[in-house]
Amino acid sequence: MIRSVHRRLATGTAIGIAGLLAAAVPTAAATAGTTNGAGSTASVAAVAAPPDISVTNVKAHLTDLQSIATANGGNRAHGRSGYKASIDFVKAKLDAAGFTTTLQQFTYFGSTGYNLIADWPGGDSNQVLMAGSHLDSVSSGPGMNDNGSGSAAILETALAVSRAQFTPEKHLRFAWWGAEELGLVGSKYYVNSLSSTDRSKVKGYLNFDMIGSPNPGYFVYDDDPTIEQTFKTYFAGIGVPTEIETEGDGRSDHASFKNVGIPVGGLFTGASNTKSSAQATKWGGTAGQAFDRCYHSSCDTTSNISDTALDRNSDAIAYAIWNLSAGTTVPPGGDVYENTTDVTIPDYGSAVTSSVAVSGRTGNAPSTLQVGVNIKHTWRGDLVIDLVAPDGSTYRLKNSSGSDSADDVVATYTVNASSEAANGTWQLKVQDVARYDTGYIDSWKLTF
Ligand code: DTR
Ligand code: ZN
Ligand code: ZN
Repeated sequence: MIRSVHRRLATGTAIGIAGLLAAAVPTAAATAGTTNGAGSTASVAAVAAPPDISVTNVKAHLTDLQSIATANGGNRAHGRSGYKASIDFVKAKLDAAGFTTTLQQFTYFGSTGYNLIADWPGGDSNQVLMAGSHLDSVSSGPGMNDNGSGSAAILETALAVSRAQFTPEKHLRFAWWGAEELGLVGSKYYVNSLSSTDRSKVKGYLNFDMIGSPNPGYFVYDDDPTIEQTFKTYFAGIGVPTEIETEGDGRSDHASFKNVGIPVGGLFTGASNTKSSAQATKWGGTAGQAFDRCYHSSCDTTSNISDTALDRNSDAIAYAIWNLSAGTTVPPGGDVYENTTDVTIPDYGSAVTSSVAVSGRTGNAPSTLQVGVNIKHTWRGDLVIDLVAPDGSTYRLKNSSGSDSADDVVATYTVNASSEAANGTWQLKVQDVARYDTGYIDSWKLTF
């Protein structure tokens, strides 16, 4: 049964954090990408091409932070001169790049701590996307991987935003936290300092703590599904498998935001846990050895970095910021076409479809067509999901992923459907490409 829901009565309604894919390429042709168990591959494209983040530039920031540590007793810890010098270094670069910076002071264990908040002017102040890293090290070393890597990567991404004069719909805010090593002190102080109104404006927080480990794994936080899928889509696009981050629930600054209900996500390359044989086969590196043997040690220097991991994660950060800061506000009068009929998805079987009829519109669909999907299904990694336009063009929304064991797909995807006539029958096409898990399409909708 095809149902269409009439013109949305409310004026523009901000949907939570944007769905991941923006402009899926309208082709069934397989191109470079990830291959799942069923051998299907897919291609995806970002909503607006994020810039390549130069790992040379990121490493130059790390070299500067290393020099700061060397000149300040060998560390950049809370309450030490090396931390304040680090904050001043990052702030100066952001001020020069046109950011509005704020140094937020707090006291912990009798020492003054600092958070650096950098707002990129513009965007909807009621929809803030944040990216953050802790800038402090432990007192036993310079903290290049932990967490110069995250700090330098988001610094370079912020500078890339400035160079591009990027103008996303959401407002971008970057943050460098103090005293994370003492218990997420700086980020907790920041979140607690926000009014409930200002907290509600933060639509997502992306955390980057240890993203250059010398024996790296590629871990994606398993928190907000849209943010998680955004990172997974990036890594699938470069053919790098990922795993769900399991070492740190609550062990970094994203916990401060998650604890007050803000959607969070992030990336991690591993700390003191040991890389397994299966992981070494998947990612390279050394099985039976810690992801970072210098975790919290004096040897966490600039030579304790995997350039490949740092490069990949820096580019993933830019991909996520460019994609998740795209518009998700339904324009005033946005029209919703929805089908709420349940459709069973056969286990390891042929694809099923659910349709909506669009009529009475003029011209083509928008470049930011919102596709809201609600699928109940155990082990959602079994599922491949496509949008099929009235003329049969296929837009990949979600690839299968053998490691994604979480349940259900509840997400909003943004598709560039501007080459498609708006009127006609649109279909959601879903296939279960692996055995033993079952489910159904609960509902889906198009918002023009
Ligand atoms: N708490 C971080 C290191 C850390 C350990 N597990 C995770 C998981 C996710 C992010 C970070 C971490 C620190 O020592 O700074
Ligand atoms: Zn640490
Ligand atoms: Zn850390």
